[in-house]
Amino acid sequence: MECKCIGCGVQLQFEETSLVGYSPKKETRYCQRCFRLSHYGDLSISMKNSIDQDLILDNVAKMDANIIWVVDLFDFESGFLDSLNRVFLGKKIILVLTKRDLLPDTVSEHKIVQFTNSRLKDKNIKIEKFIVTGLNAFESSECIIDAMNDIDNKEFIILGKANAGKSTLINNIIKQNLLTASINPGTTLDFNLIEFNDIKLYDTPGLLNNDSCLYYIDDKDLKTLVPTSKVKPTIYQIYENQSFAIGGICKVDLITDTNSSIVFYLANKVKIHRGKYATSNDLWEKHYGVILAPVCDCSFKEFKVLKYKLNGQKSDIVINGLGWVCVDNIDEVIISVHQSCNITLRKAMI
Ligand SMILES: Nc1nc2c(ncn2[C@@H]2O[C@H](COP(=O)(O)OP(=O)(O)OP(=O)(O)O)[C@@H](O)[C@H]2O)c(=O)[nH]1
Ligand SMILES: [Mg+2]
Repeated sequence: MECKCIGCGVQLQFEETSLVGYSPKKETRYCQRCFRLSHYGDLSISMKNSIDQDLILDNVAKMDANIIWVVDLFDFESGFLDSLNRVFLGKKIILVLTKRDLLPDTVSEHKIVQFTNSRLKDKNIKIEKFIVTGLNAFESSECIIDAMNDIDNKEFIILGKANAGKSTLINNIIKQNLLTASINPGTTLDFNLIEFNDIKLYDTPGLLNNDSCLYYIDDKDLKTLVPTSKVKPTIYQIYENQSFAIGGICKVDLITDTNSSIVFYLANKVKIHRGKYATSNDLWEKHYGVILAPVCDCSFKEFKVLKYKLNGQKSDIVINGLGWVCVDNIDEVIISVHQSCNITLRKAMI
């Protein structure tokens, strides 16, 4: 008989303690990794780099099911897929935007709807519906159930980038804490069928997020960099060239000679350091990994350097996985960051 862990979908096994799926008890419904993650927040085996994304997408293509594409609102640029219709050709798609509770109060529901609609329109993405949700969002779960009931085919694959909140979303829909959810990318390990009324929901492993800076940090630093409570914006006024360090993850240099501002939207535990632009590289080399921490898995010298000419236009610079900075009245912004971390320049969200 096939015996899978209810929490993460992995095949259970009772021999190899160091491999996924291990459980010391044959009568169990959860693997040891899920048990420890749920009860102690302890990640015994990291699977951040081990999920086979192509295999997931191949399986999805073969299934006659609709897609619920899940995007973390705080990390929108990482999770929003411009090619959604091409990747899931012929499938009906419901878009669910999670973690609304993490965004500052200044981001109204109306702004989120406007922002998402304009992105869908710009990229000509066709979906059935999009729904905004957050933790304990009873109403939005009901909206998702209604949206699923509006589609004839009652099979739905819940897909999205690692850590987008897929398993939490299913737990909210079924109103039970059945699936394992955790701050660690790569929590769900295999397709995991949950039957709810006449609807079939498949939880899936998160797709690779290797353009996010979180992919390149040590797992122990996730607690600092990933927001778990409402993000409080941090504002600085600037009158001359300045340099800011976001921990040791990202260097933000601002070129200006007028009254300007920068607002950081990051997890509240992230440390921001402010200094003079002229001496900033020397300081980074000296303090990288010490005062400027946490860091990615490379040296400061290996960072890529990106320059954005803004000519004073209010803009967001999004650092995938970390959050974003909103700059106003700045001539030029120079971003230094891990080679593989994606940076997006967008019209200010707020
Ligand atoms: N504040 C907040 N946190 C959320 C929300 N949804 C999920 N989370 C948290 O985000 C983290 C990831 O949630 P999961 O449900 O495990 O995400 P996932 O997409 O299933 O992740 P993988 O299985 O690794 O792909 C957990 O710490 C959740 O508690 C939300 O709406 N608001
Ligand atoms: Mg999951």
